[in-house]
Amino acid sequence: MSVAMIARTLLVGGAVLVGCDSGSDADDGGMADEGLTEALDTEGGDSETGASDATGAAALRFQASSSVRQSMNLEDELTGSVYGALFFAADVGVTGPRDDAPSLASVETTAVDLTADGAVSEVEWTGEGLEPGEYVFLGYFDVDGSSVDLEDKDPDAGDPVTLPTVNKFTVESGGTAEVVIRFDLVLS
Ligand SMILES: [Ca+2]
Repeated sequence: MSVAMIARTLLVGGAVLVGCDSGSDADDGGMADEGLTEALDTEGGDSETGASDATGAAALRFQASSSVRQSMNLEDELTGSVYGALFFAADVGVTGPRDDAPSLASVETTAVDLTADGAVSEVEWTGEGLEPGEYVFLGYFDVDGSSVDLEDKDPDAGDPVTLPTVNKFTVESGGTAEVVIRFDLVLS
C-alpha cells in the first residue's frame, strides 16, 4: 500500500511539473483508515480521545482538465486508480515537496471514471483525523493500470498528474474539506 512517487521534473508547455517522493515507506496508507476507525469509535462521545475533536477531514473527488483531455500524450480512457499523498502546503513549493516533507496521508482510490466531459468523479476518497491546516494533494491517475502490481506507485508516460501549485485546501477542526482534485498534465 506504500505510495512513493519518484521525484521527477519535466517541462511541459513551459510549466514546471514536479512529482513527489513521499520519503517514507512507513506511510503505509493506513492513516486514513485509522482516522476513520477512530472517528467511528469516538462517535459515542468517548472523552478519552478528545484529541480527535481537534482534527478535521478531507473528502476528495477528481477531475481532468481540458488540456488533459486534449493531450496528445493521453492514450487511454480516463478510468483507473488514483494514487497520491497529502502534504502540508507549506512543505510544497513549485518544485514539489521539500526533501523531508512528511506525507500526512496516502491516497489510493480505485474505479475512478472521468470519461464524461467535465466529469467530477463519483468516487470519493475520505481521510479523517487530519491536523487542521492548509494541505496540498500531489498524485496521479493511473489510466493504463501499470501501477496495479507495483508496490511503490509511480506515474509513467500517459498518466495524468497534478501540479504542485494546484489542489490546495484547508482542513478545519471538526470540519470536512470537500475538494475537487484536478489533473492538469499528462506525462510524456
Ligand atoms: Ca500508469
